[in-house]
Amino acid sequence: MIRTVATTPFEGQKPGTSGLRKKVQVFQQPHYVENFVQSTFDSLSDFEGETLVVGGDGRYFNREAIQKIIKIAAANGFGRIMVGRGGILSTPATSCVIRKHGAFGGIILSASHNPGGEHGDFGIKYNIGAGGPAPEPVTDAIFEKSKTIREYRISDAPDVDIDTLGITRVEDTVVDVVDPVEDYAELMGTLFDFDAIRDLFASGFTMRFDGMSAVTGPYARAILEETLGAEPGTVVRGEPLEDFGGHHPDPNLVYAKELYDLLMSEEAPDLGAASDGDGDRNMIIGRGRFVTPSDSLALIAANAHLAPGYKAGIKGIARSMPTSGAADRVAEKLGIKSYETPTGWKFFGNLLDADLATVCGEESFGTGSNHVREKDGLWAVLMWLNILAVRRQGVAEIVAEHWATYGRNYYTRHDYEEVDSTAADALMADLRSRLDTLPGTVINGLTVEAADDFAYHDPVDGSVTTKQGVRVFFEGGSRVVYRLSGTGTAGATLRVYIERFVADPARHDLDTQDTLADLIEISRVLPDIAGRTGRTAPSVIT
Ligand code: G16
Repeated sequence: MIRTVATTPFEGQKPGTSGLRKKVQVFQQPHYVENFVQSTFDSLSDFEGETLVVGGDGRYFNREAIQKIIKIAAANGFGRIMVGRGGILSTPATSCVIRKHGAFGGIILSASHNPGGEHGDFGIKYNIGAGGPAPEPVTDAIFEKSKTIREYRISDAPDVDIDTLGITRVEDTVVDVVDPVEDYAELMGTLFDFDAIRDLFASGFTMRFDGMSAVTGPYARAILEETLGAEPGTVVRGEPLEDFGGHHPDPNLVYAKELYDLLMSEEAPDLGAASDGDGDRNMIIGRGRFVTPSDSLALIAANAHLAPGYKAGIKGIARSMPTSGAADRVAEKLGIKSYETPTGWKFFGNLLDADLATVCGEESFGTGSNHVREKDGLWAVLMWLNILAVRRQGVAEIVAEHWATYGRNYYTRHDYEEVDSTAADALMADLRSRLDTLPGTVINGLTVEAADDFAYHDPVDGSVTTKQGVRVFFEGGSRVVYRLSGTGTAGATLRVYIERFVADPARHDLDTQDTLADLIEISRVLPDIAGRTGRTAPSVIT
């Protein structure tokens, strides 16, 4: 039976950079999930009888949330609900399933790279029929509905067995429990030269893939080990756990340090890679060489034609504003356009749909292409494997050749996590108020050339998104960018992005932090980070 339940609005159900992310306890409050899901459906129309895809990264509360969503979606008239077995569907796999099956949309349960478990984070994100994260007008509409919601509709049917493949019914709605890997693996097989990668592994190429006890493990095992012949044991921490084994499922130099250390050691395999909580991020490390996400995007763009799915070449490259300019140099050489968007994968959707960009990437360990509408961790790893299989050179060699051709963008991100929100807002406001007076100022010997607050003019739908981060440009092509994270759940996270371009190949093998030391110092004194936040050093450096 379908029940209509009276409710009252919760404050703060505003989707951030990537959906609604809060502590698990917040989502566990009675009616909290129900309100947000009903608000989502209330902001959509014409989905009667349509298909909804539902899955998550397996974190704590995933299963409970999925049962609620199935019952609310059935009560709201969806015709079919596709659920990943065990409630598992990586973010890129969800995008793939939505697109392949012509679904109306999908709901992804994840807080991505944020920690899981009972005291960790949880998240809900709505994706549209094109397969990508809902654009701002949709998320704004959801937020508006959440402020006035008075009731939600829910079926009182018993829980669905989501661990067995096959079809059941809730009210008039078909619930189809699907293999979470199958469609995704099939798509990867159409994009990459699996035979060449099989030959690479057969020739003794070694790899470690760290699943970080998150969602990608089953995908990586099926594709790398079972399909491509990587040695069993190549995938470590391959079981999705509700608390990610107590780790932070964020593939970067801090949280995947063990992998980094291995790749820098005598025992290093040829390639190290890791993915995050929901499988959309990736980290690539060659033996003795870490590849920054910004460089990885540029390298992938420059070599994509080596993979069958991209052999006709790429149409354009898109990167988020804080991502280094390395990819722009590739675009210039290829004679294609490069686009600079605000942080948030949702901003790539229009460019991909309009076929203006083929490859996209972000400094936050995200890379992807027009094959789905999310960034895709395993896709990036397979792209690298394809490139390595064709070029038969090591990662370090390929990177060095790339820098020799295009120059090197030294790049680092300094995060000040969980700082006081009021102090962080005041810091940004102060920077914004000084934009006009900064140009011409000399700080620690470097002259500010220009400063602005990034605004994006979407070339497809004409929409304008303002206040996306303060950029300070220095003479000689260096840059410092400031913005506040839109994905944190406690206090504010100030992100500071620091970049310097070096053309001279003789200076391509220097230490990043050393090479950027003067800019790093400036990045701290310019907005008086210590005075305003009490922090004398960042909490995370990547
Ligand atoms: C999300 C977004 C990305 C963004 C990242 C960091 O990734 O999809 O586009 O770059 O957050 O955002 P922020 O700097 O605002 O914290 P994910 O992997 O968390 O879904």
